[in-house]
Amino acid sequence: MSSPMDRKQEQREAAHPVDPASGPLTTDQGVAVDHTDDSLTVGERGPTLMEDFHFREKLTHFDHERIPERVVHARGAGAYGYFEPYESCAEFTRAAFLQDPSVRTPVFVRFSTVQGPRGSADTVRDVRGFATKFYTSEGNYDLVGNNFPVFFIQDGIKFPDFVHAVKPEPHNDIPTGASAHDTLWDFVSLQPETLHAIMWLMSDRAIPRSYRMMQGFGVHTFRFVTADGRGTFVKFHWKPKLGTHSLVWDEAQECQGRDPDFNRRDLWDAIEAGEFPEWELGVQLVPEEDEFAFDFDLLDPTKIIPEEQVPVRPIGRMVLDRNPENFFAETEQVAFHTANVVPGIDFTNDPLLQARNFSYLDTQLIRLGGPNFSQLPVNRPVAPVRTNHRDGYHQSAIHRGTNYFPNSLGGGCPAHAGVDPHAYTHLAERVDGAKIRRRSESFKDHHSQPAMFWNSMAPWEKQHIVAAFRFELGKVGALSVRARTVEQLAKVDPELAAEVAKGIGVPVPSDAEPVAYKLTSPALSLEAQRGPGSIRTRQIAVLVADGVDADQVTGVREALAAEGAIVEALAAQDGTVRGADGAEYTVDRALPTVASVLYDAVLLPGGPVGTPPQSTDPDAMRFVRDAYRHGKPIGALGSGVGLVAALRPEGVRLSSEFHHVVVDRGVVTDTAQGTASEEFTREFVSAIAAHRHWDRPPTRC
Ligand code: HDD
Repeated sequence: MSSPMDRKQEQREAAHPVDPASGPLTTDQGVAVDHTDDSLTVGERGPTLMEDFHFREKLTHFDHERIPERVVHARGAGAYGYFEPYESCAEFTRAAFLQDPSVRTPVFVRFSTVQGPRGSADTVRDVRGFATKFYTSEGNYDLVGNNFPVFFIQDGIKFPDFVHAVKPEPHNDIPTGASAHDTLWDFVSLQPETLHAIMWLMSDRAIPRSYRMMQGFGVHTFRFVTADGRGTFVKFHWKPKLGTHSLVWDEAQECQGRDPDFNRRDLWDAIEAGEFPEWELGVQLVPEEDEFAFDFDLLDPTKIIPEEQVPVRPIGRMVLDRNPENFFAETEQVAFHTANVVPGIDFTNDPLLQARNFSYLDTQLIRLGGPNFSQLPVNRPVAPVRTNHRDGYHQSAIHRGTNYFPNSLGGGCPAHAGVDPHAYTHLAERVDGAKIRRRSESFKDHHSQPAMFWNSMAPWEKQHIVAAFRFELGKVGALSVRARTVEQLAKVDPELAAEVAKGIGVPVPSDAEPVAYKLTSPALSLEAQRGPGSIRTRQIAVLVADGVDADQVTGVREALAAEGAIVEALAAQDGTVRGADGAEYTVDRALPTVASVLYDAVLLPGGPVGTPPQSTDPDAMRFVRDAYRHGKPIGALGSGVGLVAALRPEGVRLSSEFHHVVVDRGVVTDTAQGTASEEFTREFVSAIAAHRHWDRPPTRC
């Protein structure tokens, strides 16, 4: 039998019967069209004729091109790839795709923002969706997660309330792709179960540098089930191979204008360049008998299990290696559903998960116009499908035989799988109790884990969180909402509440009793998630101008490219600049078309002794200033050091004629002329690998 990878490939090939080069343009009926540029009219200036079937078909089809966008997670980007386990997980689960390290399972992943519409910008402050469809040999498994491990509410019946609150305000549809408005914060201030996810939302996790550089979480506690019916609680984690990295808020906002497609372009370009993004799948496993061993409820999706308490065990890796061929057909029409599980993976009674198990199928019915969406190529399982479901909109299968069970006329087919080891059987969990509409007491601590999150942040992360609260609440018109939110924060941490209150003109609550929760979980800090320190695929700008030392530029470029970085030469104009030796040096992009926010680091090569060659260009000066403010690595050589010095950064040490390489808070300088030393290159690479340098003093210019 062919492998799941082969079968998905066969499906993809079969789904492309349209070869535009195989003949002339036709109608939907296959009639060749002689001319598609003018309507059929009476005479050259007369009325258009109803009988112009080509015109009517073309316009009608166009008028129907749109489907409803997703009610949440409307904006996204997707890619295909594969998953392979490191070793058999039979000890915990019988899921076929987690058994054999030699079997690759095809996947499709869609990343998304949540609040904004399809056309909104990528770098907004928001949760990112991280949804994975595994096309396993036992049917499709969807792990529909986010880049936060916790959710805003505990019970799915609150989902419409939460989403209404965060979406643009109903009277004027403002703001787009933003949570800084009254209705969200009104809801937050009245619904403290939101606080833990809100802490994540105010942190830099909500502005990822790249989809390739963010963690993913299944959020809920799920269950693994073994072949002999034994259950284990499980939480899923995706860890990016490139480490987890974020933008800073000022930069994220500028990116929204400079490149609204910043994250989707990054994913697309990396895959096209053969730099395939990779994540490790890890699991936290809790034996059923330990269900009540924690000071929170495992069924509560606003809580994490600290990694220090239950370590994340790596079980496999996922690689994304192919971009979709058609955005609408694949990324837009992909339909995820939390209830798409395979044997060996089961649910828990988490009330948020239970609600999701209803909502996702329901939403696909309206979004994709009927019940046959699993026949779309991106949704089709590689496992054989034999059902008695029939008809409906967009039915593309031609079913043969009977359509009911039991039957004798169809030979009893399709028959029950019975004791087939690949059949799905639900874990026989015993449940019994009275029908009630009441939140469990075990779900009622809303402040301890937000406090743990806060306690675990590095000082720079705390500063960013305070600034984010001030930004968001500062845009809230109702002072009562601002004050009530600060009262909630005071129960998390008095210092946090006081810092936020100061910036938004509301009193610091004096009578709040913060939770006495001093636990930390170091793994929550981005400091702990930086990854292996590689600079692969990092975008480095080299600012060149007439008079630049071209050999110096070429030398550093080659060294950075050898480490996998993408280096671009930027100048005031496209074309070429004339190097100090008189030779032409090719420019990749003109500075007015780009900005520092689109790059990870900047290199300032020198020219002849004296004035830096780039110093007459205001775009170049702005580029360096922004890179400095955003904590980005800056490398400067020879007279290029003068460009950094012109900012007069307070107290940052720069190379002078007495020193060669000087490294200070991500600013790497060397006044020496000519080819860059190995030491300079090494220090610059390590500054880039550290991603950002937060402890920089301000500049005086
Ligand atoms: Fe949801 C989409 C993730 C709670 C109802 N959700 C959606 C997507 C992701 C998530 C990644 C986009 C999938 C794609 O790319 O097509 N949602 C989550 C996570 C949650 C969560 C991690 C909490 C742990 N969602 C949640 C609840 C409900 C929904 C509680 C309803 C009760 N979600 C939906 C939806 C969407 C959706 C309305 C919109 C589009 C879609 O399903 O396909 O059904």
